[in-house]
Amino acid sequence: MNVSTKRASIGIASTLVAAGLVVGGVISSSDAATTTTTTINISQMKYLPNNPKIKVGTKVKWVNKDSTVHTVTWDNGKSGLQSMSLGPHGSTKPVTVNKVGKFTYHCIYHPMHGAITVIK
Ligand SMILES: [Cu+2]
Repeated sequence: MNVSTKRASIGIASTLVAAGLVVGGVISSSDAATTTTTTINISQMKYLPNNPKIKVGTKVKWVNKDSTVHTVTWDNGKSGLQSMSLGPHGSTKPVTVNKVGKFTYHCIYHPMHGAITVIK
């Protein structure tokens, strides 16, 4: 190995170390951003995913991909969330889930049932 090749190798190694530090920084800053939005699609009369596990404090949004009106109507008041109607190809506002537990809902127009499980 001549001198110029050796210098080049050292240069690459220090560049990789620097890149590693940058990646580490990006990971820790995305950990700090805890507010994420979970999307539940309504497609072909199904809530997808059904019963996702959602961390408390996360936002949830339902997106209606069907060409008919659907609702997210809570089976009881335990979720603390309001029931919502979604027009064809419409979506709800993101709502924050603040209570832990499994909460079930349905559509008032169709035999559709869904749930979310909110964890700590
Ligand atoms: Cu429906």
